[in-house]
Amino acid sequence: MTVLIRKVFLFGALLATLLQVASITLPNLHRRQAVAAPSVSLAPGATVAAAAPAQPWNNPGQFHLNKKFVIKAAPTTRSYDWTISQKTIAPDGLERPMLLVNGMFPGPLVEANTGDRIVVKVTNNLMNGTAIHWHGMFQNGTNWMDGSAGVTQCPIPPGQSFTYNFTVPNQWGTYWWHAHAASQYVDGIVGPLVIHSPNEAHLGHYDEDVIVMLSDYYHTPSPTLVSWYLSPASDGSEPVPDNGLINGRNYFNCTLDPQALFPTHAPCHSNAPRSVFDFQPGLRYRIRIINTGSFADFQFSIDNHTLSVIEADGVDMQPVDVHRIPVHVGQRYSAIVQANQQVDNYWIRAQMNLNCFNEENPALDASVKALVRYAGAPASQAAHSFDWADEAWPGRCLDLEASMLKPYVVRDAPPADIQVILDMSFQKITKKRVSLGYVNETSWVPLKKAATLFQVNKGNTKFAATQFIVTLNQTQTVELVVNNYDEGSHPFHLHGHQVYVVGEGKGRYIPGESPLNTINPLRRDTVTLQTFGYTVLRFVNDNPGMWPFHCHINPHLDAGLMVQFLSLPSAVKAFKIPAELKKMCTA
Ligand SMILES: [Cu+2]
Repeated sequence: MTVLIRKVFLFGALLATLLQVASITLPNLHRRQAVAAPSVSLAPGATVAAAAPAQPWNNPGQFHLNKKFVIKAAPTTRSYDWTISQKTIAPDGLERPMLLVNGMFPGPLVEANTGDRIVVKVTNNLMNGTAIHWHGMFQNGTNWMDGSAGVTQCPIPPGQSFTYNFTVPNQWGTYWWHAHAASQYVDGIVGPLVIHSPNEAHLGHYDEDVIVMLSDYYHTPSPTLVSWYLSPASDGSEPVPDNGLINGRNYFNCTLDPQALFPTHAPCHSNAPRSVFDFQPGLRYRIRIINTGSFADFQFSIDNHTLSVIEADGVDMQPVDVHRIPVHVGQRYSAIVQANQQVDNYWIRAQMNLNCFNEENPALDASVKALVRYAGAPASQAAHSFDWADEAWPGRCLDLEASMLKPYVVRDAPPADIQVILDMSFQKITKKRVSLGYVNETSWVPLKKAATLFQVNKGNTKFAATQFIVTLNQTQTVELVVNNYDEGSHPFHLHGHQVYVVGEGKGRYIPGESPLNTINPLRRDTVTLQTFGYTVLRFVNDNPGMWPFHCHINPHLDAGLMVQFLSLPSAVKAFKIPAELKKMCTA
């Protein structure tokens, strides 16, 4: 974002024009189409609540992990067979075309143990190429399985398949997978990824294991939104969501402002069901919260129930009790919740932080809700519970204070061997006067029919001007000083690593003056850069590959807010990358 004005979100006529340039086809926009029930089974581990009406796109709303999954099993291969296709569905009651995996929204769960091999055959039945990224997986020695289009692979061409195949030898916790090609994940190609381990710090401290995916949601397919955002008309203001979803469900008021339904005039079914999570009194629930959205920062809470945070982005934490957890795009938290209240229904709240938006959308109810239903409570779609009294938002978009989150396995940040300074900004310096994201001087544009990893592997280190590559030649500790010269906050995700968060503050980082904490600092893989502030991160450069470091706000990535780390180039040159992967660049 670049401007500090608030104006009503209004771009109907423009959308109609832009629809013609949208890169996914929208054949179902102007006519009603029956949604056929796909012939696929539920995600392994998902259970359907008796009370929750099934949706034809196979979304049970609540998502309990299967307790029969054996965490101490011998290492094995977990195989999945996915087909991605476009389908018109109505997650909140309003029909729109979406991109689905095996006909499901949200997509299927990937579940494995530390030490397992994960094999996912992806068949692309879309009109455009796609690639699947395994958010948070280290991909140590398999960088080419990271699934970043233009970086570690060329997209899987329409009508073709590619099989991702990697191991997870040394990590566990809550992750997710999503398309990492164009803006496809915003249109539905997302799902949870959970890695178990007998070494997890808090195993045995909970009885049930539940996934709660939060996401903002648009009634307009993402190519149209992106075209508008990357035009002078947006003036750098991101499209404001029309709704939000919890595990792919929410209610939408079909009688609301007709502007909200523009330009689709699509059928809208009132009273779409919210997600309902069944609680048994006395049990302890591990709630795995994942922000799978594209723009909005959520404040997550459950009325009357304290959240004991035990994990952030795959790192076990010393438990800390809070009422609300801010969860920015790409981030994950686990919290233990005790079912210790009276038998009743209680609101689960995912409150979008409107302070992070430049504009308003009159159709948006920023208080996204689901329900906790104790056994014996009435089967209502509403609760009478009240929000916590303490303030929901401190104004800006910030993570939980890093000092609150202390990793369970104590590790001090190693001293920095080298320092890399990155300046993030949005600027209107192109001829078209479009606001683009810059890391130092470069605004990223994905390569077409090429991947920077393949280039290095071939021995070619002359990169296109749109590729900002920081080469890290040695196994050593890198200190990343990131200055944010933008009024927006940016959840930055580093592929293939967890980073130590050693410093954060307002203004620019001043060496020697800005305080750092290297004593067991927070470690995670997605860190929010605050408005006009700095963040200092450290990571050990021991994982060869080409690793994106990018803002996970989808429009910001589309605007170019990405840098790539080329880690250990001599090892990358020696990679034996499967020929079928390289072949996709010529398709
Ligand atoms: Cu951003």
